[in-house]
Amino acid sequence: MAAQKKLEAGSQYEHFDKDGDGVVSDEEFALERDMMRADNENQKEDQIRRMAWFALWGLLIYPVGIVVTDLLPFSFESTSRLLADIAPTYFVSVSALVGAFFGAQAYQKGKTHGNGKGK
Ligand SMILES: [Ca+2]
Repeated sequence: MAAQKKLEAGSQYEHFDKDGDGVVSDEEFALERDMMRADNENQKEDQIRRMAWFALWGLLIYPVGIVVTDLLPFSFESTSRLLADIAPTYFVSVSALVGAFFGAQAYQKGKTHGNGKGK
């Protein structure tokens, strides 16, 4: 049998040894991997949530943008008209995006809560 592997001094993986017995067991390694995955999943969800909020704020602010560009003295006459022309496409695509977000949320909720095992 080969000699037991050691971590180098000051290794970035030292915290893998949760119980501090000097051995990084397969269990501890798996735990660390699961924690990393959960963390990544969490960051991904935060990112998607932020994107959905950004899209919602865009929906709210867009009409205001049309009015503001119409009122600004130095804006071109066509600016507000161009924004208004884009509006239908913009609203439909952003609505689809936000709808997909809430649909996915509802689906995931149903998956984790529906089987009686979730919290
Ligand atoms: Ca250990």
